[in-house]
Amino acid sequence: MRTASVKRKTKETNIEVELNLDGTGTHEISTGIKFFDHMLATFSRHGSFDLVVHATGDLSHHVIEDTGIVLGEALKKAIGGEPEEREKTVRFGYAIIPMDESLARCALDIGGIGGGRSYTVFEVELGKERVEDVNTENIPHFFNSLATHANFTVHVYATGENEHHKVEAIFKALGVALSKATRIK
Ligand SMILES: [Mn+2]
Repeated sequence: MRTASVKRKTKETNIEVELNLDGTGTHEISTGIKFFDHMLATFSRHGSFDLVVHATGDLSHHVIEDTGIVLGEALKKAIGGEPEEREKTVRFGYAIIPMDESLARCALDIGGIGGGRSYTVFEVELGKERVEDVNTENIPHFFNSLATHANFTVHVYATGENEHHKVEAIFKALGVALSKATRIK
């Protein structure tokens, strides 16, 4: 079973993540941030990953950033951090996901020499300061934290009018792309 359980406690946040890469998309998520919960559930469902996330913290910025770190570490652990373990996976994954007028694209490289490379390209114009109860500047920050700690290269692009749709399509695309990239050859 390709699973991982990671706990991280700092002065700012207390986060617990359980992940099963070969799951069915069941999830139990509580971060205290409703839209972020919705996005993590979307990621789990469309990636068919079983995911438990319990997060608390002082500020929503810290909770989102640190959840990215812990989920990144859990992904790294579940896939295996060693180059030979990553070489067992398909390695590349991509998805183009529409949500009404919005369209998101996500491309991933989870492998490569040295067990993966960390790089984030997030080219999404988010016109509003907030999507529901999330500051939009925390969304690229989450992707960067995740990519850095999972040793992934992540490219995200999206267009659209409705910010909720745009961000939701991005998280769906991340789930679908990652379910492809992590598949065993
Ligand atoms: Mn929604």
